[in-house]
Amino acid sequence: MRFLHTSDWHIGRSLHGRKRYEEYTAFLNWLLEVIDAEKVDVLLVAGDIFDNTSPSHRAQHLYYDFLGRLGATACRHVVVTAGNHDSPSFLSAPAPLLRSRNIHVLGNLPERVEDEVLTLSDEDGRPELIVCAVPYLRDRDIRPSEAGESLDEKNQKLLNGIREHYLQVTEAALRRRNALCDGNGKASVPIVALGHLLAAGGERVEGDGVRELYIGSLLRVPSDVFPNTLDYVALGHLHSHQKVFGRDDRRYSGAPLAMTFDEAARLAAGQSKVALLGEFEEAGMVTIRTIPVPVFQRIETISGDWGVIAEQLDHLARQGASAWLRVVYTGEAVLPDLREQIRAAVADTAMEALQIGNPRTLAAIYRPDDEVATLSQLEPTDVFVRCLEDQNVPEDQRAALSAGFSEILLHLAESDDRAE
Ligand SMILES: [Mn+2]
Repeated sequence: MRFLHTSDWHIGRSLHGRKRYEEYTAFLNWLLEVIDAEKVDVLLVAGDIFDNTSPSHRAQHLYYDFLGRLGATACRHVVVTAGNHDSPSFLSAPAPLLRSRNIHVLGNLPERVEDEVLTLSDEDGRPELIVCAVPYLRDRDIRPSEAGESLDEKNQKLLNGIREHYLQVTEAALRRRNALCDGNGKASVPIVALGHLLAAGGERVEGDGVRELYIGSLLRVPSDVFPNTLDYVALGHLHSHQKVFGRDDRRYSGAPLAMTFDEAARLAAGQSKVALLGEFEEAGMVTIRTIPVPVFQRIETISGDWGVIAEQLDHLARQGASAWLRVVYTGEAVLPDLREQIRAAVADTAMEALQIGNPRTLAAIYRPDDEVATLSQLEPTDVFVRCLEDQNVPEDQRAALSAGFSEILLHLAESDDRAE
């Protein structure tokens, strides 16, 4: 049997205010083609389907249109789990209807761990895969909160909760498998688990658009959380494809689109976004092939003094490039009308200047030795730390203030989601 592992679609995402629906349409069309061409039996989507908790009507249309058109392919089963960006209840609401089309959606953590375990069958009705469809485990799902706990205590409890959950769900899957095989000597059915979390050793890169999971926490999940009996673990949350724990069968698929200008620059330098095609030859033996996702939108960064910028804009315009641009001015002279000049240069072209960085006008936040050229290259927490330093806030107060600030950011992100 063949499965396709993907995650972190973030449908509805913008790049500096520019909605990316055309790219999502192209991506989902491409995904259908791959599923068809590669004869994929099972599609696994490990969280962050949507970019926020109340997606726009257009984002929802793209998702349901895709699920509808999957019915015309050979793909028999779809498993979708919620990520930290998704609303569990929003994602789960149509689950009863979708189940009748073999589309299994787990937004909320079900009450019984058995309900997270899916047995998927081939065209003859023989079980071919068992899936532990574990959604993003929210703080409240796994950890009874108590006042006065230290950060370390909180993290330890979270980790214990996650570990315990994967242990239980794996045991439920094993019971399911034993009941299926019933000692008849048939090759046993492989078990796959999904997860939306930060694995130990998982690499974050600058500007990858990944939002922190738990307040003030850098909780990293170690390899032994996933029992060895799991034949494959399909992870979501990190946006670049990677193996974790030094194993071929524990992987992040990464997001299909570059989330930021920094990521787009890395793609231009030869990295690519992928979907992962897995195939079980015999139980326990999985081979994974990476399928590169095409770049559907040219996204470029141009930086230099005005001469360099003007020349590059001219060059791109003559190519007829429909690129989205980040322009970073690094010249010495102060150019108060930089924005207007760039707008004028792209006015009659297919290009759009989405972000214009002019460090000279933001001198207060930048340090002389900084590589940072635009405010958006800094995380809000970085700016906060710089403010603490500027105001000479005593060292012993900084941790608590930063934790409070992170909490406010998280609440703001959640209310933003509701507002969109
Ligand atoms: Mn994500």
